[in-house]
Parts: sequence; structure tokens; C-alpha cells
Amino acid sequence: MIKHTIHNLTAREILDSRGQPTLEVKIELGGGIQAVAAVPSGTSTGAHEAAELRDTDSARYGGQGVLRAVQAVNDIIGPQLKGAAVMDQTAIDAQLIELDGTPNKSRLGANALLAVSLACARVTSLAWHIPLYRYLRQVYKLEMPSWTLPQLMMNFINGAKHADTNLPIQEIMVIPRLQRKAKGQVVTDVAESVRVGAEIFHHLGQILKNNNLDTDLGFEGGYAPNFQNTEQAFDLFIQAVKSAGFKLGSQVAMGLDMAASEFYKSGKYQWQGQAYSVSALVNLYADWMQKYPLTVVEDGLDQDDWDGWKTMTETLGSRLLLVGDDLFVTNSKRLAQGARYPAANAIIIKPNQVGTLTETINTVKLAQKFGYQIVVSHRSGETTDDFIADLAVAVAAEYIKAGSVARGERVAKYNRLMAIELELFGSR
Ligand code: 2PG
Ligand code: MG
Repeated sequence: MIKHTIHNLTAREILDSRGQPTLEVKIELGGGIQAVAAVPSGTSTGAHEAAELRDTDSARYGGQGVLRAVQAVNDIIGPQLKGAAVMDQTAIDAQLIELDGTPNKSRLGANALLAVSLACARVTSLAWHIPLYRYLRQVYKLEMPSWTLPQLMMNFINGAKHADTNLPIQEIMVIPRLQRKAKGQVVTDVAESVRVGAEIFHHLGQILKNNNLDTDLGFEGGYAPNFQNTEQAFDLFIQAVKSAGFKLGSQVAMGLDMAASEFYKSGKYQWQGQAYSVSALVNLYADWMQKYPLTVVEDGLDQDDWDGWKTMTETLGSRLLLVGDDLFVTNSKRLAQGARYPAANAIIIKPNQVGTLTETINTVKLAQKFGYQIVVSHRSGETTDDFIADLAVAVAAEYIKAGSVARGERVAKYNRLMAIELELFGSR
């Protein structure tokens, strides 16, 4: 293998899908090969996430500018990494962590670090002429016996912090469960899942219209109307699946991101005007499971309610995928803590919650060792960068969560996944 070295690293401020600034990094190797990587940003961020560096200069973008992070790449990280062997991804990430020197990456910014980290991986895959997902498997010695494809979690109803409406649930997701036989294996049928998802999405739009509800879209491209109550949202969702002609349960399941840290106040869950205890909320989820094809609940409880998570996992963990997002923040220490309870049985993987690719992969490896399922995820503030599609395939994630089938920054991930499917398994 040729030893490619980093020749130039530069960053610039770009916009994310919410109209907020974020960072794009361009990397150039000695031989002239170039790549760019952009970082996403969350809205309902977990308290334990790595820190984004924002300018806090109220004269620009209401303080949200990222020129300091741009400067960190251009003036500090770039000069330091010049001449480094780009395929030494773990060494590069270790150097980034050391250069920052803070426990939460607040000096140079997790946004600056991650953009560099992702750009290094992407440019190396280009230099070696191998697809990014293959390169990631190789460089991190991910020893999966074969290739698999993730199931899609498609967010078709946006609420809570992702929309200005009365729906207290952040995400109501469609999970197509279509599989096919290819190369002697049963794998997720990605292209069919995309089709099924898109058809349900259009039926849902029509049903909302018929009920005089708005069809405007929220942050992740899902519909965001005001509903009479939560049950109405579920019922219309169910109607959409049926009217599109798909079977509830066997062909299409429902997932929720409750983002419960957002409604946890002084030891209670403030749910629809009432104070709920852990067991009351867990009972509510169990009740929904009876009525709807619910198979996934993400962040069903607060990010620091470990005992509550233990109760919820004991009660529902054998029947439901309980996904920790704000709970784990892609952080291996928090995951190890959670596994001791045990809390949850699946983990959201968002590289920007932790700040480098190597730390992200280490958390995935640990989660797989503990038997947690993997959900690679986008953020509510996205760019058209489709890195997470390759990441999901590289780590053999059971799921990818990339929002709705509307809005280019969401669709970019599904389109990339369909391209990977074609490469690995051919057309149907
Ligand atoms: C989540 C994410 C993505 P945000 O909570 O899972 O859907 O939202 O990026 O706002 O944290
Ligand atoms: Mg979440």
C-alpha cells in the first residue's frame, strides 16, 4: 500500500439543514487526492455529548457561527497533521484528542475534530480506490463474517423540539421489515424498504390533508401538524400503512423517539400535563405495544435515570428494542456503566456525540461485545454528507435512522445505502 500523507487541511463554515452554521473540512493528500467531510448538529442534544465549538458572537448567526472551529482546523490541527500518514486513522484521532486536551473536546471543538477525522477516512478510501464502508471495516479490523444491510428507521412524524407543534413525541418512525435472499444470505431489502417507506409517506400526507391537518415538514422531513392528541398521530400513522397496502407488524413496524430527557423535571416525567413516575411511563409504553405495532422506543426515559432504565429494561427489554441515545451519547464509558445495570438493549451511534471516528468505532465494538443492537443515526441538523450510510454497513449495524424520505440531506443517506446495496448484492 502506498503511504499517503496529509498535505493540506482546511475548514470552512457552511449551513446545516436548519439554516445554522456547521463545519466542512477539505483534505488534500501529497498526491493531490482530495475529499471533504461535513459534520451534523443536534437540537435535542444530550447533556453528556462532546462539546461543539460555537463562536458565541451575537453579531453573527445569533452566536451560532463556527469560525473559531474553522480556525482550529486551519491554524492548529492542519499544521500539526501536515505530513502525517493518513491511513493511521487511530493515530490521527489520538493526536486530535491530545491536541484538544479537554475531556469533552471543548477547546478545539468536537465539530472541528470530527470533520477532520471523517475527512481522513474518506480521502484514504479514495486514495486506495475502495468504497468507504470496506475501508472502514479494514482499518478498524472489524471482523464480521459477511456483509449485512441495516433496517431503515424513517421518521415520518416530527414533534417536540423538532417542530413547533403540540406533539410531545419527537419522532414517530416507520420501520419497513423487508428482506430478500441474495448471495446465499437473507438481507435487508433496502431499495424495497425505501419504496415502501416513500409510499407510506405519501399516503400519510394525503390522510393528513383529508383530516384538515397541515402537511408542513419538521426538522427531519417528517410531517409536523398539530394533532388532537398523541393517539390521533398513531392512528393516522396506522391508517397510512394500511392504505398504502402494507401489513402492520410483519411488513412494517413502528418506532418512537421519546427524547424523554426533554420532559423530565424534578424527578418526574411531565407527560401531557401530568406527572408520571417511571412505572407509569413504562406502563404507557406497554399499553401502546398492545394497540400498535410498536417495536422500538428510543430514549424512553431521562439520560441520567439509570435506575429507571433498569426497571424499563427488566419490564420491556425482552419484547421491545430499548434504544439509548442521550443515555449513552456514543460514549464507551457511559455504555459500560449502562451495561452493568443493565440499561437498554440497543445504542444510538452518532459520531458527533463523541467527536472522533475511532472513539465511535470503539463504542460500537463494546456495544457488540455486550450484545447491544446498533442504530447508526443522523442528527436533526444535517448536511448532504452521507458518511453514516457507509458507517452503518461497515459496522454491520442492525438499523440506520436517517429521517424522512423528503429533504435532500435525509434522502442522501438512503440513496447512498441503495448504491451500497447494489454493489454488495446486485439488483433484485
Ligand atoms: C435524536 C436526534 C436525531 P437531535 O434525538 O435521535 O433524530 O435528534 O439530532 O436533535 O439530537
Ligand atoms: Mg434520539
